[in-house]
Amino acid sequence: MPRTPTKDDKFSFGLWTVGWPGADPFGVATRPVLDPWEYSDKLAELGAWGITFHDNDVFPFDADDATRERICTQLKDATDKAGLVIEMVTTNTFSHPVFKDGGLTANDRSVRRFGLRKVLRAVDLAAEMGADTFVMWGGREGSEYDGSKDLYAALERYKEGLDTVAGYIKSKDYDLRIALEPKPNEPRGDIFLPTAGHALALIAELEHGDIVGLNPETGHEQMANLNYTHGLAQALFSDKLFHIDLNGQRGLKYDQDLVFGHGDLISAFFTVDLLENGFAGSPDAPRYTGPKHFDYKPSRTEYLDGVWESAAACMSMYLMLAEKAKAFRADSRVQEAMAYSGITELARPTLGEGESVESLLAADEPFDADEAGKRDCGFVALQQLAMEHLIG
Ligand code: GLT
Ligand code: MN
Ligand code: MN
Repeated sequence: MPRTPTKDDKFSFGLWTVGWPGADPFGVATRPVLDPWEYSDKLAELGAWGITFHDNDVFPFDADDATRERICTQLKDATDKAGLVIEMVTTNTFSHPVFKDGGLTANDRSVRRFGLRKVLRAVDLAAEMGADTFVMWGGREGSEYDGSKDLYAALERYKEGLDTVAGYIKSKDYDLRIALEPKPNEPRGDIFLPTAGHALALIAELEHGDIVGLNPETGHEQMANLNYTHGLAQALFSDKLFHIDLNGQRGLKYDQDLVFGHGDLISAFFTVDLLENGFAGSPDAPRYTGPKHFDYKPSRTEYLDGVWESAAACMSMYLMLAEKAKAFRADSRVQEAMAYSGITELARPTLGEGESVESLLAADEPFDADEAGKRDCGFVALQQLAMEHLIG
């Protein structure tokens, strides 16, 4: 039995996750929609540390200022009372028909101006709620038809939008950072910033990129047939891992948003190993210390009991994997196998300290390529030890 989560575990959930009533393109909702504070109260009871939400998870798209204020105050009071942190707030720029061609990259300039105002208002809300991360998932920023967009202009407008939001955060002195969430497709045929790498490349072009990083989601990288743990590593390498969305995905199909670990379990093990234990041979490398945020959907087959079961399952999967990843690293057989595989040797620079390229070229060091080619890397044995820890 995994232990019960505590606030120290820093688990958080989007209100849209447990709050998804099960409506999909083929069928109506299978569960009732509760009030936002009913979800947060229940999450606190299960051991969560924080919650996150979109503006319109909490108040309707067309809510007037008074309604907006009243509902947000009620939610903030409830989370304070439950001892929950509102760690991230984001904007919905994907549900309303006005955003069918995007919020920041719609061809229609009036839509972009409206979208940007909506995002900026949500930034104010995030600051008011005490969040320190503002996620931007551009699910509708993209196209179905390549001929429907000036792709260069779309990236220019994305950049303009992000710099406007980041500049606004700075001008207001908010303690907030933006985390871009990549996804390859769905709902658009192709979404801009399809992977962590694409998003990092755009961030490098920004004027205010210092407060813009990533919020990679397990399933989104896997939908692109990519390795989530590698994506996290690349974000850490650039010091840009600002937030994470953990969930499960089985192969190349629609975005499944399964419980964390209910997709590719081996990949989930190494994700947790990286998050909990850091890089094997690089103790001084950046580490992720932010919330362990779950962005999953309780399957449509479940009613309310199943919703809470699945939320608890996300946390307990993480805790079980964390325990196993710790034991894996502490196992002396694993340490020997890692040494045999030369894992820590990779952290040693290839050139000597102060060594020039000329000296490398001129180096007369004995090396037998054929012999080196016969080296047994031992990676399979190491992987099998990981599997022993995982399922043994
Ligand atoms: C939407 C999406 C998620 C994003 C959310 C943030 S909304 O549910 O599928 O991956 O994280 O906007
Ligand atoms: Mn998803
Ligand atoms: Mn997500």
